[in-house]
Amino acid sequence: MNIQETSEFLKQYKEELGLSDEWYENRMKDIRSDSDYYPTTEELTFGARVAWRNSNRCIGRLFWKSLYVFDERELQTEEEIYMALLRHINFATNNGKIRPTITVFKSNAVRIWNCQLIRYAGYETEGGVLGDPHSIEFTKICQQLGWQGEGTGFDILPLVIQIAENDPKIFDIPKEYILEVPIRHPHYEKMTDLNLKWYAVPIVSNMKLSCGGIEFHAAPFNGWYMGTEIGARNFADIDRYNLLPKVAEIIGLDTNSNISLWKDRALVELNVAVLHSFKEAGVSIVDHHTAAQQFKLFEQQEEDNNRQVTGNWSWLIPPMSPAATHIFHKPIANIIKKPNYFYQKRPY
Ligand code: HEM
Ligand code: NRG
Repeated sequence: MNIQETSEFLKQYKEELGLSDEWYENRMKDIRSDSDYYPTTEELTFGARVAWRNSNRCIGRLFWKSLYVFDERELQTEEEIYMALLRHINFATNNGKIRPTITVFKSNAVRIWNCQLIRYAGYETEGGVLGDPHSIEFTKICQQLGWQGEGTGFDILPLVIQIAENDPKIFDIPKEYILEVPIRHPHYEKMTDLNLKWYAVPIVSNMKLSCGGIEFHAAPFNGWYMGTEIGARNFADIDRYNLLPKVAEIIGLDTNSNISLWKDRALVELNVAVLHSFKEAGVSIVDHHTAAQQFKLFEQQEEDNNRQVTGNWSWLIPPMSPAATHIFHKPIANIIKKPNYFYQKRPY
């Protein structure tokens, strides 16, 4: 714990909630006398929301006040943590009407080895990679822990939970907890031949929440997807599912010449398919134009509250048609404020 950061955090909490100076002095006195800071659930909730507001790489920050916070700091065993993760998945998924949610576990005690709670396995085979190449290393770890996938391109990885220095424990996520969306194009019916799907909820589980001078190493959070994350990166990157050549073939593009812009045209149709499929399935998703408009509202809202908007331009611009959004045309200061979410050393 870092008392300087605790004091700054509680001052901010006091200011933003309109509490008295006396409240702040008393709170700090208690913390100094136990030489420990254990945030109340209200303080933790505020901190997790402000951490989202301060996430410079996130275009989705307009909704920061609506983050739902589960305070699960009292849980002691891997089994209890597993159950809390299932509750998170179920609550956040909400049959497709996704709720931005975070679950906070005990500080300095819990690690979740998965990078996202729901993620597809990746296997190296003689014929190339099967599944998500991003998961190859973690998939091997799961196999060493005794897990065996079915061997499809979309095997859901198990949860790997570690308490303190104990050996990690591994748990399967029951199928009924995982909402997935089959991908189809509104006009190119042959797109279904690719048998694509993606999971509904991105639940980032490898970042730490830094709040009030305390670090929470296990604090998985989610919102909903922006379509390009799936259609322009997960499906399109050469070192991910690498689908642009296949999509181009299906829609009959000339892949021999760059000037046909076949990659760009394949990208657009793939992204149309992702957005269309999520909408049809009733699963929350946002296109990058709407997300940029929402980010503009966030910027206005922050300005109205006399707070500087910080951001990481290279992450905020969407990977498709970036210059068609206002974000591209505007500088933004990449100043890091706390509370915030940070990368941390991998536990494996
Ligand atoms: C990054 C959108 C909710 C925190 C991102 C990115 C997008 C995005 C497009 C860039 C991801 C990438 O390029 O890989 C959204 C949308 C949300 C949402 C549409 C819907 C509500 C949230 C929530 C939190 C959050 C609830 C935390 C409470 C972050 C952080 C990053 C990020 C920390 C950076 C991740 C990294 O560095 O890898 N978001 N987000 N976002 N978002 Fe959000
Ligand atoms: N690009 C990653 C997910 C990163 C976080 N994106 C969000 N976060 N939308 C991917 O799986 O494609 N969120 O909390 O909603």
